[in-house]
Amino acid sequence: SASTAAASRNESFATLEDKDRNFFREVLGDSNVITDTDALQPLNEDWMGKYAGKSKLALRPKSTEQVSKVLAYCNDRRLAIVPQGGNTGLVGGSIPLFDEVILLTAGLNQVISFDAVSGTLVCQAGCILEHLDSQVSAQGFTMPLDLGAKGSCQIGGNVSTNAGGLRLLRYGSLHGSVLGIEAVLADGTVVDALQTLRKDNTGYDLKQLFIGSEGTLGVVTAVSLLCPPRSSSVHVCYLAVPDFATTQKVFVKARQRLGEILSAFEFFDQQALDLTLKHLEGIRNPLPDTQTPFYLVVETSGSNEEHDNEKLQSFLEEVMEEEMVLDGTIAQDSAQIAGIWGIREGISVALKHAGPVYKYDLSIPVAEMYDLVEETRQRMAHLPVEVVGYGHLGDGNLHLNVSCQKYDDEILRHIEPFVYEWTAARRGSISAEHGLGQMKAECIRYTKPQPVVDLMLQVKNTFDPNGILNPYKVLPQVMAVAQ
Ligand code: FAD
Ligand code: S2G
Ligand code: ZN
Repeated sequence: SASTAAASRNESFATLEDKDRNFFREVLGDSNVITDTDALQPLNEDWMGKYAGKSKLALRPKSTEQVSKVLAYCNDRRLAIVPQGGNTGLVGGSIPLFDEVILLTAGLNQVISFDAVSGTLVCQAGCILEHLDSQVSAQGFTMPLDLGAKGSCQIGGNVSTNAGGLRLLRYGSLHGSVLGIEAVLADGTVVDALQTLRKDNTGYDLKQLFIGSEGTLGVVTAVSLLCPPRSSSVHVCYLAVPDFATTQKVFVKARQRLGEILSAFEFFDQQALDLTLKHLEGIRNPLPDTQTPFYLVVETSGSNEEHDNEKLQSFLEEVMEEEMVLDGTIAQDSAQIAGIWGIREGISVALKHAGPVYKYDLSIPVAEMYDLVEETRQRMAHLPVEVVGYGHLGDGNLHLNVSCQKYDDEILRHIEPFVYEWTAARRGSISAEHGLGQMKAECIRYTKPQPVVDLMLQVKNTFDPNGILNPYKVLPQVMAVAQ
C-alpha cells in the first residue's frame, strides 16, 4: 500500500480489552460487535486497496442512542474511533491507520420522513444514496447529488465528505441542500440540529461544520435535505472537442443556450477514454471513428421535451457551425444515456482495474486546469505511468490521476509536492470534493493559511478534546503532540 501521513500510533489512545468488547456487546448485541478477522478485513481496506488499517473491532449501532453510549464510553476509555459509511472514500478517511475501532453507520438505514410538497427528506446517515434516490424519485423528486459510488456510498458519508459529484453544477453543494444534521460528539452529546426549515437565522449555523468534517467532529446519525423535483425530460450529448480552450468555449455556449436546463458538464481526455475502453467490459465508444484530445458529456434536465429538444438542437448546430465540436451525438434513449454516463463514471473503476493509482482532486481556475495535466505528463515522460485528466469542468474540478504498475516513492516524488505547489500558486484547492483523509492530512497548509488552520484545530479541540474521532486525518497532527 502507499505510504501515509502518521508514522506512529498516538499512544494517548487505549488498546482494546475484554471489558470493552463486553460493554459493546451489552449495548449493541453480539451480532453488531465484529471481531472476526475475515469480517474485519474489508473494513480495514479502502476502495482502491491503497491503504490498510489494523482494527480488531467494528461496531454496528442501530440508533443514535447506541452511537451516543458507544462514543461516551470510548471517550472515557480514550479508544480511537473511525466512522465508516459506504467505504468508497478516496483519501483513506474511512479506514483506520492502526487499531482504531471502526464505527459502521450501515445499521442506521431508515428513512424518517419525506414531505412530498417541499421535497424535504429526513433519513438516517447510513441510507445508501441510490436507495434514497429511488425512494424520492417514486414521489417525483431526485437526490440533489449523484456520483459514481451511488450504489454503496451513504448519505452520512456524502455529507461528511461534502461530496460534489456529477450534478453540483445544477443542484449546488450539500452546504446548500442540507437543511439539518443530527450528530453525536465524542463525549456522547447528541447535537439535534435536524431541522427541516429552509430559513432559520438563529445563531451560528453549526450543521455546516459537520459538512465536510470527515468524521473528525462528530458522527453524523441523521440528515435532512431538500430534494429537487425530478426532471421529466433529460438529454445527454457526447461531443468531441479539438483542444482544451475550446471545451471552455463550449461551456460558455452551453450556459448561454441551455441556461436553466443544463444539469451536467463533464470532460475527459483521450487518455482517460482509452484507459476506460481498455479496462472496462461492455463500454461502447459513441464516436468510434473519432480520435480527439477531449470529450464532453453535456446533460440537460428540463420539464418540456419539445422545448428542451429545440434548445439542445440549436446549441449543437451552433457549436458545430462554429467548429468548436468536431463530432457529436445525442443519446436517443435511456440505454444510450446510460452508455454515455457509463464511460464518464467508469473512468474511476477502469483506473482501479488498471492497477495502483495516485489520485489528485483539485479545484483550479478552468483556463489553466489542463496545463497541470500536460506538465505532469512531461515531468513523468520517462516513467512507466499513464497520466489522465478528467472531471467536473463546470465546477473547475480536475481529477488528475497517475496510473502505474506499483506504488513507488520514485514515482510519487515526481508528483508531490509539485502538484500541490502548482495548485497553491494559482490559489486553487488541493481537495475539491474528496476531502483530505489520511492522504492529505499534512497538506492543508498548501491552500489554507496557518491562522485558518489554527482556528480549525481550536474547533476540533472544542468538539473532540481527546482527539478520538478519526485521528491522523484531515488536520496536521500537531494535535497528537498537544495531548
Ligand atoms: P466513507 O468512505 O465510508 O467515509 C468517508 C469519510 O467520511 C471518512 O472520513 C469517514 O470517517 C467519514 N464518515 C462516513 N460516514 C460518516 C458519518 N455518518 N459520520 C461522520 N463521519 C462519517 N466523491 C465526490 O465528491 N464526487 C464524485 O464524483 C465521486 N465519485 C466517486 C466515484 C467512485 C467510483 C468512487 C469509488 C468514489 C467516488 N467519490 C466521489 C468518493 C466517495 O464516494 C465520496 O467521498 C462519498 O461521499 C463517500 O461516502 P461513503 O459513505 O462511502 O463514506
Ligand atoms: C469522479 C471519482 C473518483 C476518481 O469520477 O468524478 O470524483 O477520481 C471522481 O476516480
Ligand atoms: Zn469527481
